Amino acid sequence: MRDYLDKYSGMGIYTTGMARAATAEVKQKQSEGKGENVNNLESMLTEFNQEAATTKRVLDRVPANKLEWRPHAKSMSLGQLALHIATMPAGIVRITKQDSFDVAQNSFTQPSPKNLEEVQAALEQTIRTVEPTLRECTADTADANWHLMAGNTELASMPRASVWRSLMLNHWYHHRGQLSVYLRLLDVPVPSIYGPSADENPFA
Ligand code: NI
Repeated sequence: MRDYLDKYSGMGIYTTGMARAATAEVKQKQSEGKGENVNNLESMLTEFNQEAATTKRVLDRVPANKLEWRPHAKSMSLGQLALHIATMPAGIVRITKQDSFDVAQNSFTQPSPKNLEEVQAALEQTIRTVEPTLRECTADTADANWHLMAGNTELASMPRASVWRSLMLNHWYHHRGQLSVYLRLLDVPVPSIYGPSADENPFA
């Protein structure tokens, strides 16, 4: 699996080193008797780095001349979807720096990238934003409840670590799967994501 990640991502060694550094910090926090969400953060960081490599592999397949394409009038364009995937985890980290987020104060209009380079640069920036946030997070911060508001109405309240699991990681995978369908519809070879695709078999 390690070889496979290295081969396909070129980021395997980098992410392994990061995960190791994170493990040492988590052990320190555990020895200080901090909460169980710190444990979750360790595996979450490892997962984030591995999934970032996979996400890069999928985004690298986006054809630069099809950014305006969309499969349905109600769908995001390919460029919007790619940029959403490239930026969203950093956006979630940004809004969880506060204790709450008010949906009424924000528009959810997804911008379009000017070109593919903007998407790729955004993913790199996202990795640089999320990785240290998870690594440096204290147990108190991970355990503290974060509130999703609509004006004065609370829509949801959950520990920050749970927000990162659902609104950041699960949300990321949801859109990456969506993007793989866009690639298929555009007749672009779909890369391996969790195993063989119809076009690639990393185990062959
Ligand atoms: Ni989304």
